[in-house]
Amino acid sequence: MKEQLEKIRQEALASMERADVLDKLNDIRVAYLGKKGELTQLLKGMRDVSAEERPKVGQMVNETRQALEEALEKKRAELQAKAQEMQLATEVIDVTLPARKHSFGHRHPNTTVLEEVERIFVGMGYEIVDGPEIEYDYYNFEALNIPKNHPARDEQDTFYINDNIVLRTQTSSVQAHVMETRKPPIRILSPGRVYRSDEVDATHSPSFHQIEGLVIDKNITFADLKGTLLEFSKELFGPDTRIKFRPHHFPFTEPSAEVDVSCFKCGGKGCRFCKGSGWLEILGCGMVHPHVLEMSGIDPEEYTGFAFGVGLERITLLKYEIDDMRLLYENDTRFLKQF
Ligand code: 2NL
Repeated sequence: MKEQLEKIRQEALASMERADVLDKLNDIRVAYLGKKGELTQLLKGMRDVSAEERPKVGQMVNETRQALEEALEKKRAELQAKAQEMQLATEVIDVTLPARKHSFGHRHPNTTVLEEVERIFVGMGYEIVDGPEIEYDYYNFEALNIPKNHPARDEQDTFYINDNIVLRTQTSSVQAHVMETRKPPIRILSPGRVYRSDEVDATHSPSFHQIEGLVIDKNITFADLKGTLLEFSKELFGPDTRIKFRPHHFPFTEPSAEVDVSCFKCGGKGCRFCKGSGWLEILGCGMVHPHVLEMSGIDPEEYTGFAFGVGLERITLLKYEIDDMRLLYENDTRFLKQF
């Protein structure tokens, strides 16, 4: 019995010596002092010990148990101190390290240009209005004098939800709502996303943005339209900018025109940017068609108005000299953060 105890004690002490982490120490406690541990097993053997030897053996077992417990406690304190030291060493905070940089986002070039255009027109007393992207056929087409068989309604150009509902192809639909619900004077700008069933290429996308303007009041003339668009062009492209009106046709305006601005790169002399012409095409416009006013309940004998439409992406590409519209939509921040 005595030898067995001594052997257990030596083994236990030796394995404690080898233990290098707290977990292992706990395994040793279980192995020797636990319910099914070696020392406990030995105590169960006391049954075989004679009555007079029992107290003595019992004392020896207790001494061994106590010795092992003390040794365990000592080792535990040692290992814990070591672990804490390691933790302190590895978790040290170097307050002299340079701070990690925050990366700030910035506006998308489309947004920068949109805000600039809005600022210009708000400065001239316009109100910015929103409307639905999913629109009744009536407001997208009918109310704008685009009859049922007009090519602009062709399935090729328009995303139809059903016979009566489309994804708006122009933000004129927003203005048609305003004309129907308000009395002139009306002076609004309606920017927003529009949809056309186009193939993606450098200048086309099935979803892009349009900014339309509408002014209706008594005595509004083509001269007001010219003055407004000249002021807008000068603010957007620089004070020396000139504009040119070319006759055109839109179903919702009469007369209609397309407007070119003098090239802001060469001042109109002709360069590679304007393909030698000295002019850049930027928008379409005209005097609101009397029938359009009438359909919205505005008397064309009493009121006249002008309207215009600009492609936001077209202006953004021009202003930043970007040659492919797809670059605006790919969300490559390495590209976008240049602007
Ligand atoms: C373009 C240029 C344009 C309009 C939009 C408009 C709106 C109302 C009444 C009359 Cl409510 N006109 N908008 C006018 C002329 C041109 O957009 O290139 N469109 C295809």
